[in-house]
Amino acid sequence: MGRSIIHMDMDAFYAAVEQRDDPSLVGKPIIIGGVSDRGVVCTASYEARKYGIHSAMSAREAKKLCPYGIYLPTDMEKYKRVSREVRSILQRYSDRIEPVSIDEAFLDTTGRDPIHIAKRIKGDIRDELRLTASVGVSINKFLAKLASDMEKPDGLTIIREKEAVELLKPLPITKLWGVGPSMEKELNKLGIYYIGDVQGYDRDVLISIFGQKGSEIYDFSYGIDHRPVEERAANQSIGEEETFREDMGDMDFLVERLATYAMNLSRELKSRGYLIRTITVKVKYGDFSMETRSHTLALATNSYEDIFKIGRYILTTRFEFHDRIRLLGLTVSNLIYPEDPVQLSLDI
Ligand code: TTP
Ligand code: MG
Repeated sequence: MGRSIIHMDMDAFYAAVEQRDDPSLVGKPIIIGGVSDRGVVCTASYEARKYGIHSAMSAREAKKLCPYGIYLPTDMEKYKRVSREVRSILQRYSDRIEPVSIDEAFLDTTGRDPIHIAKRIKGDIRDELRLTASVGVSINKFLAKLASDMEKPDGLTIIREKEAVELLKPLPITKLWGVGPSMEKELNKLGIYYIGDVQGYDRDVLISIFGQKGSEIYDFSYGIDHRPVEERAANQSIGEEETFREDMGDMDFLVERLATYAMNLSRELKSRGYLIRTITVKVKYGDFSMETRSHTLALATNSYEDIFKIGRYILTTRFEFHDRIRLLGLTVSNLIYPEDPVQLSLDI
């Protein structure tokens, strides 16, 4: 049986939250994150977008386009709280939820009425949080995400399997998952500008040029996407731990084990397309007492060297070692997508 997948994305998220909490901002061009001249715009209300303002634009440029806009600083604690409230609404409708960013998630609703569920989700978000979300319903993640973006704000868009191929044809190739500016250029060189051009292209040639990615975009161009909705909490962590057959006191051995965990975690992060910022080492002693120590990096990483070196640093410098060690664990958390602009602009 075919799947049904929902993608929901909040509208002008940070700006909408600020407008909700201060009615004097409603209907006005609100720009979040461009307070200092060296700052970057996180998002803008739809009123401000009419001036051409968009996420990731420099504050300087935004102020030229919209000098009388209202520029507000970010209040991340508040947006995270609202994000959790949104998530708890989603959890009423599916236990298979994949949060993608602070304001976006996929739900697998296979076997149920996804349009009804989509309406309920939008209704709950409106009634309980006084915010709007745009929701896409389709047969897979790629099409559901495409759908949620089609009638923003406050949209509810359905892409049915039989209409997908025609609907995709005239869209620019940047709508295909994974086609960023550099791949766009490469595809342009082949005369490929629209998704329809990908459909008409020789799949094997795409694969010979782009490898795995070539076959992916070919499938996407026909609306085919088998990726599952991967349940996870947004602040999920990935970890490895091991209880030793006998309690260990040899630091070289422990460091060596840590290297193995770091290798596995790095591989896992790369295959899932994540970067991490926080590394945690857990130690359980022979007497069963436990200690954990963490370190958060300024820049996100997925490299084995980073994870191992930080892990080793934590292990060798930050523990009491009042007993031999029974269990050792290494966890990475603070997961983000590398191309996730939320994190990027926060770091600036
Ligand atoms: P988006 O969902 O991309 O944007 P949005 O919700 O503001 O607007 P839309 O209606 O088009 O969905 O991102 C969600 C939030 O993440 C956004 O409100 C602010 C933040 N963000 C950044 O901080 N920097 C960025 O570059 C982007 C794209 C988003
Ligand atoms: Mg959004």
